[in-house]
Amino acid sequence: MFLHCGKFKIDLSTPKVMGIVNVTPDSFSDGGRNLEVEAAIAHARLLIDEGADILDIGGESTRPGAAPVSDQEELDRVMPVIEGLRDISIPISIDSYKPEVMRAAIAAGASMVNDVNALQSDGALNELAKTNAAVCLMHKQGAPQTMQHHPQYQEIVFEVNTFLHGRISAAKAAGIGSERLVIDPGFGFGKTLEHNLALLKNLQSFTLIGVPVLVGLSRKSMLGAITGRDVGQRLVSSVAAALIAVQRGASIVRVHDVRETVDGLRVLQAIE
Ligand code: 8Y7
Repeated sequence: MFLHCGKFKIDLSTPKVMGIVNVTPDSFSDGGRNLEVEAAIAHARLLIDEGADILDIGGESTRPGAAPVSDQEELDRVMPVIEGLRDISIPISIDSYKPEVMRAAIAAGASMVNDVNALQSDGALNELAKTNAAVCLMHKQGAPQTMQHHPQYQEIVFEVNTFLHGRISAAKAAGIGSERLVIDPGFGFGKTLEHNLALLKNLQSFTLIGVPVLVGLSRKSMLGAITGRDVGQRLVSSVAAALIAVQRGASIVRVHDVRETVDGLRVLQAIE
C-alpha cells in the first residue's frame, strides 16, 4: 500500500516513523519566538538524522486540558519552522485542525495534514480537496479541554470504527481520494485506560477498513498508568507500545523518540 502525500508516495510495505516536532512555548524555556523556531528546526533535523520518515509539526497542544490558540498565533509558530525546513527530503505533516493553518502550511511545502478533528472543522474538507496532500483522520470524543472528564462508550471499538468509516466517506465525497487517507483511533483523546487498551488490543479491526492506520502512543498517560512512570520515563513503554501497534497492523507510528523506535522496528523487520 502507498500513501499519496503531495509530491511523495510513501511505501507502507514497511512501517514508517512520524517524528513529533512541537512548536509551543511550553516546550522551551522563555527564550522568545526566534529561539523557539530555531530549536524546533534543529530538533526536526535531528529526528531526520535519527531515521524519521515523516515530520509532524504542531503549534497548538491538543493534550488533555490544553487551551486553544488563535489562528494567527498558530501560524506564527509553525510557518517559520516549515519554511526553515524547505530543503528536507521527507514529507512534512502539519498538525492542525484549522483550515487556514492547513492552507498556509501546504502552500509552504507541507504534504500532509494531521487533523485530530478529522476534517470536521468548517471548511476543512474543502480546503484539503483543493490540494494533493495526505490527511490523517483521527477519532476523539469531546474537546481537548474536557475530553478526559467523562469518556463514555457503549462499545468503543465499534463506535470508533463507525466514526472513522463516516469520516472516510465524507472525505471521499468531498473529492479526497482514499489513497490520500490515513485513520487513527486517537489514543488518549476522550478515552479511559480501559478504552485505550481495548483499542490497542483490537487495532487489527481498524486495519480491515482498508486505509492505513496511524497510531500515537508515545509517552502517553496510559503508559504512565500501566508502568507507574512519569512522562520523562516512558521511553521503554513507548517503544513497546509502538511495536505492539505495528504488529497489530499500524503502518505509521507517531513518536517523540525516533532513534529508539527505529531500532525497535528494525528487530521486528529482521524476522519479517
Ligand atoms: C496524537 C496526535 C497528539 C495521536 C494523531 C500527544 C497531535 C498528544 N496525539 N495526532 N496528536 N494521533 N494523529 O501526547 O495519537 O502527542 S497530541
